[in-house]
Amino acid sequence: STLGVAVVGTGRMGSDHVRRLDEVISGARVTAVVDVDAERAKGVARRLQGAAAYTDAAAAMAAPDVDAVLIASPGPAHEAALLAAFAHDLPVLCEKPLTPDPAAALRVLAAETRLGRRRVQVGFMRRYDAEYLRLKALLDGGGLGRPLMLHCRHRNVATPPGFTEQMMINDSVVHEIDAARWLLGEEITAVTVLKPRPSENAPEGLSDPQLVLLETAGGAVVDVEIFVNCGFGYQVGCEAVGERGTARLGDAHGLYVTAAGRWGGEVAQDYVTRFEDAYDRQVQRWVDATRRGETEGPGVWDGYAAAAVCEAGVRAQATGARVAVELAARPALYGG
Ligand code: ISE
Repeated sequence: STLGVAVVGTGRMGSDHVRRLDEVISGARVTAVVDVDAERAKGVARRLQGAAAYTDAAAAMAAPDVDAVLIASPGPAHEAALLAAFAHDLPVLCEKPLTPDPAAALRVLAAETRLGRRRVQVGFMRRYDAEYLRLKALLDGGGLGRPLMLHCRHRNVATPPGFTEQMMINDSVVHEIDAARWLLGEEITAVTVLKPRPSENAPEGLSDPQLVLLETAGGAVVDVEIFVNCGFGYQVGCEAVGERGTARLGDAHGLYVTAAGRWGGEVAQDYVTRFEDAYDRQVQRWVDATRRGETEGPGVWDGYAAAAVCEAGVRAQATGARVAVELAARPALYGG
């Protein structure tokens, strides 16, 4: 039967997910739209057939036609929404970050552990991107030999108002943190942040770009250029260096054009476009698994581990020091 989904939060990602569930995804439909801004929720719900508008996530979850929850509210609102979903025994797709800090993530992990089964897929969409999937398969198949380093770059055109320096780690580099853990199959143990002279385009109070160095338990090293006001486009790239070869993704995304004596392509301008296919695959996989009564993909443990690395990263960013990551023991629910 069709999965009735409550979408919590109708900002950039929330409204894109509503459109996706409505137009792209099969087997699901939006039955509830939640936003703290009542008019906004009503405006989105009105464009859908049979969707009700709510200002309170828990009230939406109590509705009989809600079978699952997609949380796309700002990070600080995730914990309460996740715990409410658990209380209503509803499966969840939760946008990243799972929670803004590891303490909150641990509370969510404890609550899920009490349920005794996985309930949450975390929205680390890189894991559903075709290029990342191919790199993961190559590494897992041993095609590059043992991986030694990852060189990552993550560039945004500009930051929205209110974007803080900590958000460069918590909202942006968190993607590379998850991707590195996933690609290498290892936990990250330490973080160092270097700051070159800032770009003149960086807003007040934001030292942009930065170079983030991650060390893993097995001795691999990952460098991440994070440049959130680069001005020219949205670029995400990753080069894996192994003992027997290298592989690089993200260079030429989209169309390669030769015309009028020139060759070239275009640079995507935002993540909604660059990762459109990944978001589609992520949500479809969530809907399919949920309808089978299963949960797969990145889970609460991955959200927690990423938050723990981010916490160390924010400290490294503020102090200039190399900061070790403190990680709780992996629970049995996640193979510990
Ligand atoms: C944003 O929240 C995202 O998740 C994007 O993928 C990332 O590129 C951007 O830097 C973040 O602010």
